[in-house]
Amino acid sequence: TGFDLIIRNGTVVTASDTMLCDVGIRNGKVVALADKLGTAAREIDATGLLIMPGGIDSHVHLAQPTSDGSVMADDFESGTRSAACGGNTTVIPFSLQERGTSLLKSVEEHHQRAKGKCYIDYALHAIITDPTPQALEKELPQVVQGGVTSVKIFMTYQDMALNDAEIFKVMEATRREDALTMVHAENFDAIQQMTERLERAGQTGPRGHAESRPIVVEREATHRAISFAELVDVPLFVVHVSGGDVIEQIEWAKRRGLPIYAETCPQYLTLTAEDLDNANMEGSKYVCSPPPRDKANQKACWDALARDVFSTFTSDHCPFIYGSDTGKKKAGADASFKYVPNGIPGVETRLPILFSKGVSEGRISLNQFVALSATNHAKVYGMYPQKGTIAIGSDADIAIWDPHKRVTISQSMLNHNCDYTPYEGMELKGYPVTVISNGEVVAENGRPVGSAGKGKFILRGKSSLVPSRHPFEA
Ligand code: DUC
Ligand code: ZN
Ligand code: ZN
Ligand code: ZN
Repeated sequence: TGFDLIIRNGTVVTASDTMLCDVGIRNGKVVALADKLGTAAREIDATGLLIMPGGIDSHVHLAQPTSDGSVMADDFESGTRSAACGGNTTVIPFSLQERGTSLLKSVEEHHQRAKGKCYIDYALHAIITDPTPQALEKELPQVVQGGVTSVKIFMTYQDMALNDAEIFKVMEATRREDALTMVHAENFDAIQQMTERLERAGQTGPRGHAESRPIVVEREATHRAISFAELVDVPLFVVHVSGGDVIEQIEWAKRRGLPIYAETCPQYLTLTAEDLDNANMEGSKYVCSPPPRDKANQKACWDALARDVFSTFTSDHCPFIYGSDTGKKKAGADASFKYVPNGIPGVETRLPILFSKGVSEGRISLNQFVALSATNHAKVYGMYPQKGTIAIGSDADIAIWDPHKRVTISQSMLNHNCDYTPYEGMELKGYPVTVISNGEVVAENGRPVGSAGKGKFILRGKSSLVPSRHPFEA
């Protein structure tokens, strides 16, 4: 009756509780939580350390195809390796349906890109860019049946933006299939007009990216998406919220009793538009959408995290290599900002940044950290309690943290395939020291242990945000 692994003498932290006890693991599951457990094949002494659910990063982009000649720096192997080293045990990347192609096939192709390459478990979201009757009526039910129970839509980008009618139709379909709708809320036409104006003024450096999409662009689209969700009667998840005016929209909706939820990301807590403000292309290292705003908006995001306005905290890891002609400088070293691929790396630094700036500096509690880093992701995306907590019967996905460990972020310590980090030089207090996926150590002191391939696909159920309806209410 021994265990495969016992983690001894640590402080177990969940979204609701903090307790001193041992954790007993057998066959990849947590099977005992008690004082002084018996014997195990392997033991880890966690004296003075925190034992938390492994992080779930429910917004990452790995090996996602693009339509502009750029190439994402991380595939499923390097992306999950980097994730594991940063304290994560599950990621949810996006499969992308490109216009004119099959939704179902796009999901199947992304499965193939992931298969056998992952260090940790993964699930998938589906991006819909071509909401044909075939996609919504024939394929979406199969996609959902296959455990891909969330759909992201875009309100911007040339090859991705849906018009209002299409947004409405996707919401009707997700309502029918009990899937969760996620939205990238920025007004495409407004961005285009602003971009043309900046080009006429010769302001085409990376800073122009932020100037072309000020927060009103995001606020308007967020309000519109909320309004459609209200009309169609579906819950809505607003991704990568960047600042106060958008948070106001989310809280306005919540006050009205609407099922509107949102996430924010490290870049909106720590970067500003000034980081894009470089005469040379260095500023392109911070080009992501929505763009980082200013100090006041950083504070608005922190305050909203502290009062539980955001359900989750994600990286939006979307890496492009700076020194590559398929990366940030793909259109040349002085090309207009509009040719710079949008996205920054961050899957490995997400949790250390939230822990250090959030918990260590007293902005959020340890239990909030667990909710924002893991538990709420599992609930929102239909994986709870298999994932997202430490409880009897849950997968043994655990990150052991040293809350006192001091680390200065540098590109040289990271395990992604990107060639820079936007957080270079940031000083942190608190870092994951041992990361366990399904009962096996996958990372230690920021380095991978073992090899890729054991991570498996998680077939997700219905989101906790999607209501159960009586048949007569359909
Ligand atoms: N939206 C994302 O969610 N990720 C990267 C780029 C983008 O626009
Ligand atoms: Zn987006
Ligand atoms: Zn994203
Ligand atoms: Zn009812």
